[in-house]
Amino acid sequence: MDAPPPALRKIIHIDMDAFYASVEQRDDPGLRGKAIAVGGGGPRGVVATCSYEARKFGVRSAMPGARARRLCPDLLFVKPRFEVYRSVSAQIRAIFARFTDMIQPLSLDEAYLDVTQNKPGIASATQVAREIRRLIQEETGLTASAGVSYNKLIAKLASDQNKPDGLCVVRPAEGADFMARMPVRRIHGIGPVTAERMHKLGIETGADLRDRDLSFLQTHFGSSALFYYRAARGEDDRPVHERQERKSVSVEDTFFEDLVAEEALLHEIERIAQSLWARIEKAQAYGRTVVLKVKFADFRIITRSRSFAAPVRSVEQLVDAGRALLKAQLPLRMGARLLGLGVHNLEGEGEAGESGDAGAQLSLL
Ligand code: DCP
Ligand code: MG
Repeated sequence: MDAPPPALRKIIHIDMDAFYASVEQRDDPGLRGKAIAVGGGGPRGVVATCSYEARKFGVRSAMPGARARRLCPDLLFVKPRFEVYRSVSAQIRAIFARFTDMIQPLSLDEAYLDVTQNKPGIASATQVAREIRRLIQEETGLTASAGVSYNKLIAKLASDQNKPDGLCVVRPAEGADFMARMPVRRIHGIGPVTAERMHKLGIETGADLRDRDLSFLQTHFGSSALFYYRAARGEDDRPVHERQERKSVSVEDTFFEDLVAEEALLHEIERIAQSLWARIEKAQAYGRTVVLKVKFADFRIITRSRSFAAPVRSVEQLVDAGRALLKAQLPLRMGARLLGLGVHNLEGEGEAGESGDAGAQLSLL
């Protein structure tokens, strides 16, 4: 006899609207109703996010500040206040926890919740989502959008559907059609590189993806093929992972040829430190221990670390620490095939990430 079908789950994805920008507008009435960008003020700055007023001009996250200013000459640049964003994040997570312990944060402002069983015993997940949105508004003064569905894939896409301050419910019978209309580049788990490869193969939407059989997808996308195949059909059985504390952040690089020259080694460690710094800032995960990893030509690995009294707060300090750790090993006894740098002993909390297809060089030590 066949096993009974697994019970349908009820998943909510919550995502705050224009998060950093909304917090800034909440705390400074002079910014309300205006086009503002958080970050990006300096000559090489990048916009972290912007208000919906600024989005009308085409300003977007990750856009160079200079470009944003050209699109929207009246744009006001505001410095980020990460402590405040972190405390709002803690507030919304506390609200989620009144409903379920199955919470998977993706960043400070978004999370998946499994509310199949929920603490107040509310039968309708849509009702739970309404209640959560209402409490967020009441307790933080900010708006959030929610997607409600039977899996993470669709719930995440749904939360984006009626932004800002929106709710979107996709029922099991509607999932396949919802996915068919979806541009593949919007699917969480299909990064820009994969989306471009799909574009070259004539795959723009879920429907196009669904027209290709599994072996075609395996030929072009290897081990990710099954995820795409199922996604195109509205199927995704990934569980909501409960929160895991991040223990470290690191970046490492394997070289095409083993490196021995001191100058080249120091140059590489500097490059790795820069890229690690970008990762640290994105995750807002600052640590006070810097760890160097060297893998030699014979595959033996050494790690060396240095701890500071307080978390490393600047890219200069990180670069210096990385260089000093490496210098103490020079000259190397044989060529290095890999160098890595990480920070441990993180302060506060970071996010447990779900790796996308662009994260190949990033790993947890
Ligand atoms: N963020 C960032 N750099 C990016 C993207 C985002 O620093 N490239 C930060 C700023 C955002 C926050 O993360 O406020 C949340 O990211 P979202 O993608 O959820 O964007 P917003 O919440 O700002 O806007 P939306 O209403 O589209 O969710
Ligand atoms: Mg958001």
